[in-house]
Amino acid sequence: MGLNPFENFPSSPILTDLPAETASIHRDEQGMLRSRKKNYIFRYDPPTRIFKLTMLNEEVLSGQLRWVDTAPEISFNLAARDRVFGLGEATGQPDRNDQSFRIMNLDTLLFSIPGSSYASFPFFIVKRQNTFTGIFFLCTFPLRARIDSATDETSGPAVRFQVENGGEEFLYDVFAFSGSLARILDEYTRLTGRPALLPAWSLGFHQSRWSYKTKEKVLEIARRFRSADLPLDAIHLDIHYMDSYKVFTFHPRHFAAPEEMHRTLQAQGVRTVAIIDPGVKIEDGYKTYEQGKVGGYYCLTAEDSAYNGRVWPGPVVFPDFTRPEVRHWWGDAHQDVFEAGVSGIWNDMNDPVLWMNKTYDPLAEDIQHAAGSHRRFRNLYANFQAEGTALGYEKHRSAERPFILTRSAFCGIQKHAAVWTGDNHSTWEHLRENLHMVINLGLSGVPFCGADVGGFASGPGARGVLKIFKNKELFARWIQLGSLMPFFRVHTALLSYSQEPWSFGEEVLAIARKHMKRRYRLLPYIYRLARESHESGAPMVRPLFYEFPDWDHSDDQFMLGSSLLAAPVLYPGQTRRPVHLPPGDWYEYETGMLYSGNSQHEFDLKAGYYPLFVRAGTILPVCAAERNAEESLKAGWALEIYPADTMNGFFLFDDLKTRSSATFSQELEGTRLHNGDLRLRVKNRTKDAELPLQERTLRLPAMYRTMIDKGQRQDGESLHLIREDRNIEMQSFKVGMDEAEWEFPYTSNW
Ligand code: MIG
Repeated sequence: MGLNPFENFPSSPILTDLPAETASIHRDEQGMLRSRKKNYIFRYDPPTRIFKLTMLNEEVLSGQLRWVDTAPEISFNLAARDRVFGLGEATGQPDRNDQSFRIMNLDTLLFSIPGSSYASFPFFIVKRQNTFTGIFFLCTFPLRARIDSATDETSGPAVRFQVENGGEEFLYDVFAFSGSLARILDEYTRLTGRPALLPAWSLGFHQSRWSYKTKEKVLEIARRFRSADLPLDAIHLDIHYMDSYKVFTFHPRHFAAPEEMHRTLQAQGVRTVAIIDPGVKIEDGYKTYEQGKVGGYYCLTAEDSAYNGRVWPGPVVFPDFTRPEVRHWWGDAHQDVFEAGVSGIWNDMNDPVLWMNKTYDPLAEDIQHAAGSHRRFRNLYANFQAEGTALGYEKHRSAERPFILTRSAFCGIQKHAAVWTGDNHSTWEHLRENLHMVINLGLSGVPFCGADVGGFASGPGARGVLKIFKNKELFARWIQLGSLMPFFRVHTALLSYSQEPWSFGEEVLAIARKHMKRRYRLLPYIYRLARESHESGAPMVRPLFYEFPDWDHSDDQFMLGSSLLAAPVLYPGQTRRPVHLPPGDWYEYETGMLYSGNSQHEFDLKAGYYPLFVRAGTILPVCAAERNAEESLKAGWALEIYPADTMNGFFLFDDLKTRSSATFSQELEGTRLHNGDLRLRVKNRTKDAELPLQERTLRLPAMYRTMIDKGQRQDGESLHLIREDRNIEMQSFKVGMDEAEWEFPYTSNW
């Protein structure tokens, strides 16, 4: 069996920017293979098949490559109390210890296949006390993964991957990263691709169901959002919008004249995201099918005829996205949906599902790719498809930032697509999974992700699409959690009750409105985070130990960026919950009350409330909640100042939607003097964008009643933020966009 660990995987969908020193390999005096990559040294001893990954000066993990019953197995040693994170959206508890997974893209049939997920991420992070190591095992074959906690300091292999190579020669590479989590993700996404730059609208609220079956229904949903005073950016079009489930078509009656529907929606500030599955219906005269047939673009059998499967349209063929010309063709084929007015593309069934309503082993199917076996390329199918879709945007929407949503994925998907976690259930367990999956996807280089808010199905198995019982409390709590997740979409199954924010009565509607609007008010902060993810691979939603490596209370609390800490409600009937605040001071968001960190506090959980904190020292940009994200971000901005001895914040603006948008940014810095006075100044800025804003307001706690600006004293305006659903009093000051320095004297007798 051939083995060359240093042969780099020859494909675009995974690796982008290989570090310059990659893979120089030599044999040393003892006959050991050695390679020194950018930030680690790899030593491999062929006779013993033991290798060591040594970070510059500091040994991190050692491992072994051996054959178990002819299947290659690679393992990494852990120490006692090490915790393993990452591995994408694999289910289970927040950490991966003591679990088994199969790393192969698979339709989990409503989460009914233990250890399986829709997406494959052989990248994990070992947390050893307050230090971190990231390991990327680059091998696209399906893997069996087993993580055993080490029982003592010296116990043996603990993260184990068994390669299901089916006798084929297999290639792999191992990349190791160390340092802070920020640094690990920075380097990992430099290698596998930076997360796509998102259009602002994709960060707003998305409403979906399987399916809104007519355009009248879609328009009615949009109208209802507006009349109920709910912000909304996009409605998702599930499979019924198509003509007989043929991709790139619209149903001739139910969705006749889709351009008109889109014009009406546009006037209401609403976009659509259309589902596109990979299976192409076999039907003579159907344009897409005929084009692919003429081009010979489909996956083949061993006998070189097109492989046939059966999914929603009935008998189908599958484009072979491993071929560049097929990706270009597929991208081009989006012209019709783009011209109809669709904004976002939603890729489902791209694991791919080859047969519906039939038990089968995808690896045993007679399906081949031009680039190699299905076994080797299955895990990459969705990435290649997403690349094709991205080419479609480049061609037909060249100025625009794409929004592509995918169910299946492999490492590197973040370059092109956001990931949603597939068919979950309306249960409290899956509400908690939502949080854990998003955290682990973020730690796997996929910052923009989310789960079906409210839950998709009623349980595992085919009958899960039947969802009869409404759970108001669950929906209300899930909207609260979802409103702080990177991708925020409500979606539900075919035969379920309606799951729009008003479907659960007035009380739940009011709660949904409160949290959806809060999401929009926080968009300047969230938008900036998305931009930072694009630049550095940093997750948007983070475990607490991302910011506070010594702090371990991360299973039921999380951070959105480095300034907001949320303690969501994850159990039914909960009336109180503890919050473990990390070091520093923390302001509760709704009351403005100050809590000291490094301690535990108890909070009452009224309906519609969960504890949310702003880290002291934050200058938080917020806006007004308008109908959609762009309108909100172009309305008035305020900077809320949460005092500490030092404060900083970042103000960022661009055109919100084009690829080449110029940006306007300012970094603000502040200090609190001994007497309590605050001093705030603009530290540096770049200014190449046109700003739609003439002025902004600064908001400060009520004891800062005056501001000194260029030697002039100005009185603030007292502001009670009840309209923002907050019982908090602040002082507000209008300032232009250029002022560079402000002082706020402390008033003790306010
Ligand atoms: O066989 O398009 O995960 O979100 O609503 C089911 C119908 C196909 C699975 C997706 C789900 C979507 C559904 N799809």
